[in-house]
Amino acid sequence: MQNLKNEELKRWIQEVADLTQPSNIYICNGSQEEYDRLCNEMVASGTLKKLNPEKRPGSFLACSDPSDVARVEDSTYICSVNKADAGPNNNWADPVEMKSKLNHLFRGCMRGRTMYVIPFSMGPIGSPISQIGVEITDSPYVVVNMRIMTRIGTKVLDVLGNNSFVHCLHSVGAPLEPGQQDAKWPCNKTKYITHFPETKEIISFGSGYGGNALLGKKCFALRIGSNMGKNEGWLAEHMLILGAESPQGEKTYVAAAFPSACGKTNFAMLIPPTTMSGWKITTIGDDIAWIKPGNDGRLYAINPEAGYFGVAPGTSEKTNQNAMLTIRKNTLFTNVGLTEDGDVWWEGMTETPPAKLIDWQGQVWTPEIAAETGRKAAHPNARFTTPASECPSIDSNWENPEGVPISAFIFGGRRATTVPLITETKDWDHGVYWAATIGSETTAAAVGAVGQVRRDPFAMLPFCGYHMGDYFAHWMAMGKKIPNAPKIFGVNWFRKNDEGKFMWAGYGDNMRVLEWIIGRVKGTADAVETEIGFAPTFKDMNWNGLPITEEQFKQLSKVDASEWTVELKLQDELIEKLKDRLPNKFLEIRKSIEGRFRSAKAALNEVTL
Ligand code: SAT
Ligand code: MN
Repeated sequence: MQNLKNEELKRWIQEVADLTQPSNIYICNGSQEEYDRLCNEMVASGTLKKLNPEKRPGSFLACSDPSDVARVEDSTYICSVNKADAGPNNNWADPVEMKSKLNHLFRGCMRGRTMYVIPFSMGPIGSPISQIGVEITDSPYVVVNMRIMTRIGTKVLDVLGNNSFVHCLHSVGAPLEPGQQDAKWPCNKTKYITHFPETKEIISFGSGYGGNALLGKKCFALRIGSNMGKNEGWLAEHMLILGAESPQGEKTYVAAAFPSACGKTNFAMLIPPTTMSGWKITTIGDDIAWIKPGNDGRLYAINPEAGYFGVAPGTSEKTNQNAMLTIRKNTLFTNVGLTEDGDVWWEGMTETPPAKLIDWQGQVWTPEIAAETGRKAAHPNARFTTPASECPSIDSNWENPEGVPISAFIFGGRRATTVPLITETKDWDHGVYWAATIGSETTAAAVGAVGQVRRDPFAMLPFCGYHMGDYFAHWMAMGKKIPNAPKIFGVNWFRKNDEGKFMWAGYGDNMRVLEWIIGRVKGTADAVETEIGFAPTFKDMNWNGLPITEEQFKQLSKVDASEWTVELKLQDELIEKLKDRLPNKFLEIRKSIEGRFRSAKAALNEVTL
């Protein structure tokens, strides 16, 4: 405390300590020694299990309370001064009322615990696109995860100097009475994840899990970040960033948005099929992009994070070899199965499951028990936290403070019907319309029903920290400001046939879609016009090594007028909700798409007559 130079930080630490009454205050320096010590302490307290160092060196397993496994959107609030600014896409609470409620909850909430102070940088330290925050937390699990996911410690305080920073306050909400035995995963039934955009503060109570507790991620980098971006002329997006190097050695960077748990990490680390010789994918980020206009009229992006918090189930040598190599060591696993030889396992990791393991809820699990009861070895939203620097496909520019130039944006959802494999939108504004109206079937990344289609504009529905209508307008305005705006594409890897089977193999084969996208950016690939944009015909794609028929591709690419009539109707729900702040241009685009379907129908009728 004594050697802290930042006056605002000193005052804030004292204020929080007075309120929460921790037994110790500890300022994190970010060292390896500190990380190791905290992990060992958590092994001793039962929060972490050390994995077999011969199988998984430097790695640990944490299993959460079964009630604390995903983001809690119902308890997530934007506390802007004006309710209308939060928009219908957010829960809103009055900042003064919420602060007083939180004050009550935080009073004495760290009793019996250490209060950790984590200075962190979102983005390479000192980059003009980076931002600094400080998280105060009573969870050592949060500290060690933050050390992987962000850059933390003394070096951050050095660049911060006496400047202001984003205040991130977190408590698991489980004070300990003297002599009381701690829970392995302390948390509280009452949960609040609150954001104060005007004062750039985040206050989170009651959960120790992922985006609820690692406040640099969704809370800062997206919800507060999107507000900063709107005010300062940049974009904070739920996007992966990858580099695609052509056989000729030319690198193109693209950013792509998909809702949580739709394969962003897999796409970011894609390994092209060997039959597409010469293509290579490199990874900048797998979840979040901060994007600013550069002096050359292009958009430049950084990954504000330093690690991956990836979905474990389904990750395997086949689906994501680079991720499997990244998590070989120095990785924290949460809510996966523990094998008898001290390693981890989850559904989809290997074809043959281990004969016996301890599941994420601490119970004996065998394939027979699973077949009988449906019980999973790993929770569907189980995660790994792993350093980006360990990723074999990491891009040489991933820590470049200037960011990398973006040539294309890709937007996708998880849709069993209606949406074709690949569409190029007509121009920036039409691209904004496309991204704004994407729908997706819900996944296990958030608490709630799985598999229902909900509109998820820009994959930002749970993460946009202000009115979605203003957000669309901000995107449209940004397009006008950049002379070399990226092209905008829509994709859907998840279309199913009449038998309910996925029609597209996905994973490495998504390189075929990327190659066409890059061809369009460079002006070398052909397309035909459809009612909803431009699309490749069979001959415009590279099918080397993939036994797909023209008929199958037609099914994947079909733009079915009756399906789209329903789709456009469904989009009305979003338009209706946001109409008081939707840009006019938005409604014009909607009308012109309807018009195109009408004239296509009229033309068809003429032919039939
Ligand atoms: O929000 S989390 O960080 O828990 C993960 C996600 O939903 O992408
Ligand atoms: Mn995400």
